[in-house]
Amino acid sequence: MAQIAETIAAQATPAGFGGIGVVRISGPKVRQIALELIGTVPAPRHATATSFLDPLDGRVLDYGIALFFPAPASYTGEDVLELHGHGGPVIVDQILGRVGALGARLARPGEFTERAFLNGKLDLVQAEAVADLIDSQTAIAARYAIRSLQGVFSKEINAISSVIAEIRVYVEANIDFSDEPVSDLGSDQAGEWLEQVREKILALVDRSRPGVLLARGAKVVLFGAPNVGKSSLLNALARSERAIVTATPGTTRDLIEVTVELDGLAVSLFDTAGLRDSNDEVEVEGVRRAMAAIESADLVLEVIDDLQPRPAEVGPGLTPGTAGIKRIVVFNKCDLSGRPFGAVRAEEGGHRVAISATTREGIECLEQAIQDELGYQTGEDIIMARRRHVDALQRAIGHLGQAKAHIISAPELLAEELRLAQRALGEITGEVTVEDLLGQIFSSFCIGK
Ligand SMILES: Nc1nc2c(ncn2[C@@H]2O[C@H](COP(=O)(O)OP(=O)(O)OP(=O)(O)O)[C@@H](O)[C@H]2O)c(=O)[nH]1
Ligand SMILES: [Mg+2]
Repeated sequence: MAQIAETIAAQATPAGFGGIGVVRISGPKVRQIALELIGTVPAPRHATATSFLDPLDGRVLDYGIALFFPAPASYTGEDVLELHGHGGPVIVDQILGRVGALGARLARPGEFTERAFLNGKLDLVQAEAVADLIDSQTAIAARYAIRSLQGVFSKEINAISSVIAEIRVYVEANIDFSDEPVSDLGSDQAGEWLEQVREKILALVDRSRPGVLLARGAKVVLFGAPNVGKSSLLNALARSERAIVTATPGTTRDLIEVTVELDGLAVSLFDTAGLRDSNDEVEVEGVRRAMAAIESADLVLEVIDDLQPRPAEVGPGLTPGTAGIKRIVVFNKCDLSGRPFGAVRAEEGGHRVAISATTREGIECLEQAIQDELGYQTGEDIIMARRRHVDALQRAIGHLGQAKAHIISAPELLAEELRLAQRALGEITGEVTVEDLLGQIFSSFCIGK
C-alpha cells in the first residue's frame, strides 16, 4: 500500500455551539503538529489535559483534552490526534486554522473512513455501515448498521466467496491438468455446488432488500381528488394534526411532509393538493408539485372517497411515467359508506384497504399494507444493505447461472463465470480477489507433482 503523504484535519463534532468541540487530525505530520500545538506528543491513548497554544506567539487558544493514537492502532491506521476543546465555532475554527498552518489540510467528507479502508482497518461494507449508522433515522436502522459495522454481512459474503474459490480451484485444476485430472469434476456434483451457492446468494438478496429501505427510508405520497380525506389520512398516520382539514375542496395547496416510523422503517409521508383541473394559479402549481412528488415516490396511496368512488374525479390523471410506481388504493370515509374496514379483496393484484381517517378504523391494516407493498419486513437476519450490494449480489447470481450452463461443454467459460461471480462479491467488500485465489490454488495443491 502506497504511503498516503497528506495530513488531514476536520472538526469531528457538529458545527455550532456545544459543550465540547473535537478536532481530529490524521497523517504523518501529527506528531509534529502535537509538538507545536501542545508542546509534547501525548502518551498514547491517554487523556492528557493540556493547553492548545498558538504556535506563532505561544498564546493559549483553548484548554482541553488531547488524545494521541499512534499508527497503526487508530481509526484510520495512521497517527491520529484528537483535540477536545470547548465547543464554540470561533475556538474550533482557530484550532483548525493553526493545524492548517502547520501543514494539515481540511479533510474531504468521509476521508478518515476512506483511509481506514485503504489501510485495511475496515472493509467497504463496514465503511458504508459507519455512514449508515450516523445517518440512521430509527433505532432499528441503527441496530442493523452496527451489525454490518461489526462485520456480520462481510462475513457472510466472505464465506460464500470462499466456497466459490474452492469450486474454482477444482475447475481450474481440471483445466490446467486436463490430461491428468486432479479430481473428478462430476457434472452433477458441480451443478449441485453451484446451485447451493446460488441459493445462498438469493437468500442474501431477500434479506438485503428490506435493509436497503431501512438505510434510506421510504417516500410515500398520498394523492386523490379534492376533499377525499388525504390530509385527514396524513394526520391519522402521523398521529398529530399536521395538515389543515376542512370541508372545502382544494384546502391543501402545497406539499406537506411528515416522517413516521413503521416498525423501524422511516417513512416520509407527503400530503398533496387534490388533483383536478383548475384555473386557480396556486392550485395549478399545487397539482404540479403533487405530480412531481408522485413521480419520485416509492409508493403512492390513492385515496378515494368511498361515498363518491368516481376515479374520473382524479382530473389530470397520473402521468404515463408513474405507471410503474407501487400503489395502494385506500377507500376512505367507510364510517359513512358502511364498507367493512380492513383489506378489500381485489380481482387483480395490489393492496386495497378500507378505512376511516376520522375514526382511525382500518389504519393499522393500512400501515401493514404499506410495509408489505414496499417489501419491508423486520427480522433478526435482515441485512443493512445498499443498492450496490444488491446489484452485485444479483450479478453474482447471474454469473453462477451462466456457469451452470457451461459445466459439461466449456470448462474455460465455467471458470470465467465463477471468477466473475467471485469478483462481484469482492466488489461488495472492496476486496481484490485475484491474489487470494492464486494463494488458495498454490496452498492447496502440490504443484510439483
Ligand atoms: N366522516 C368522515 N369524514 C372524513 C373522513 N376523512 C375526511 N373527512 C372529511 O372530509 C373533508 C375533507 O377532508 P380533507 O382531509 O381536508 O380532504 P383532502 O383530500 O385533504 O382535501 P383537499 O386538501 O381539499 O384536496 C373534511 O370535512 C373531513 O373532516 C372520514 O374518514 N370520515
Ligand atoms: Mg388536503
